[in-house]
Amino acid sequence: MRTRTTSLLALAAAAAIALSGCAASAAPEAATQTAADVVTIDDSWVKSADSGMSAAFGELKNSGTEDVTVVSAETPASSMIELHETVENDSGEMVMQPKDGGFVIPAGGSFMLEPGGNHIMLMDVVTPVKAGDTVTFTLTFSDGSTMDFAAPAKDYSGANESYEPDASMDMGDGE
Ligand SMILES: [Cu+2]
Repeated sequence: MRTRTTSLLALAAAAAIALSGCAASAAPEAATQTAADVVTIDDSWVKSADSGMSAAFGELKNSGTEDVTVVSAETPASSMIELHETVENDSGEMVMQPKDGGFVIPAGGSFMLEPGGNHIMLMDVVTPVKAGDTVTFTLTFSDGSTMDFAAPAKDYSGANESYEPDASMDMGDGE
């Protein structure tokens, strides 16, 4: 039994190697570019905050030939981060909520992060962010690649939309 199991595993491994080798040689050049290779951010900045919530902004640009998706973000400044959009709720108020599916940056286009719109939400600032500080962020894309960027902190009185995390749940869960 042991011998048979081993040889089956060896066969499976050989098949896997053959498949991956084949895929690598057949893949077009462009497919070897990760999202991180083609995405940049312009005019990044983060709103200063001593604690609680804050947000980061900028213009994400995609120089590639395929849409790319930001699925998550991290920063040492906040213990938790969400990707937010700002929408009008049933009462006509502008509220923010997690953006379903992440931030999609169109091929050859850009995706704006700005007060009153989409933003990277720092849910719980753990280290005070003062004007003039530089805060680092790491974005993770749907292909698993990551991109770091630095954002200078500025004092800003806007971007105080209320947070309605339940709003997205009203849209129903297909799963
Ligand atoms: Cu937000």
